[in-house]
Amino acid sequence: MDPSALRYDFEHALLAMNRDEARRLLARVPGPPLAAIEALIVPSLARLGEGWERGQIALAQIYMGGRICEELVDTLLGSSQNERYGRPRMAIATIEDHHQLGKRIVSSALRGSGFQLIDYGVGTVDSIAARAVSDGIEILLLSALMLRSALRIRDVRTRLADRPIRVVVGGAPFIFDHALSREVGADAMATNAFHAVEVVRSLSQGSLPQGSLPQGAPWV
Ligand code: B12
Repeated sequence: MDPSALRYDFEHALLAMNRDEARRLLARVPGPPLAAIEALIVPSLARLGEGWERGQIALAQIYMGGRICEELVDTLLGSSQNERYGRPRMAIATIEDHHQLGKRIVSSALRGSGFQLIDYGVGTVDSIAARAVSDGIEILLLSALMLRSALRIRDVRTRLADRPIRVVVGGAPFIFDHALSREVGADAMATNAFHAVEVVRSLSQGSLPQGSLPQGAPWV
């Protein structure tokens, strides 16, 4: 089936809140589950977001579309029962941002690649920074879908001062504006779950793949 036709049908299944149809269409995407999620769920929700911005789609439809996608992601990637620390010690969080899908997908992709991490859920600048320090975190992953929560990452960075904690960021605001990750003092940014695994793998080996390092990052 033509990918754009599949995406068109999937978006309409979400808008019609037709779970079964959405599941059936997602199952038609060839390749591993994460590829299906990146190919269908991520771009479809972004397009729903644009429709909302244009006033053509209601927040309630976005909410239900998000819920259906969460269920599909849980079905495909399994729920994150066995949260524990591994090497490097990693945690992921959002700062007062209830957009959880991106964080959920990145966490599963990292676990699926053999990494372990703890999901701090939705926190504040202070709670996330304090917990990262007390837990001895080496890589802190921060997801943001709203610009205001993306900008708060700078405050987390300040709270972490010169502790050896790498901050890796991601989410729509960093995709729209590639300079933003440097502005908030991130050590690295990744545009999707596959890229996130690459960045974490390289960071834990002391290097970074092309394009994931904000220009002029201090620690080079
Ligand atoms: C679904 C959705 C919701 C759902 C969330 C459901 C859920 N369970 O997550 C609900 C209905 C709850 C919601 C609420 C709101 N939303 Co909303 N939402 C969206 C929407 C349509 C899709 C977001 C999404 O889930 N995308 C799919 C995921 C998988 O993609 P992703 O997060 O980008 O993740 C990928 C990558 O970015 C990357 N990634 C993500 N995180 C990370 C982290 C790291 C470390 C790494 C390496 C990579 C990475 O990998 C992921 C996989 O590829 C966006 C539109 C958009 N363009 O994004 C608006 C959007 C984000 N929402 C917006 C707003 C304003 C709100 C509300 C304030 C609306 C309101 N008035 O109530 C509330 C805020 C609630 C809160 N306090 O958080 C605005 C934000 C504007 C801005 N610039 O700040 C957007 C952009 C819509 C718009 N166009 O205006 N929303």
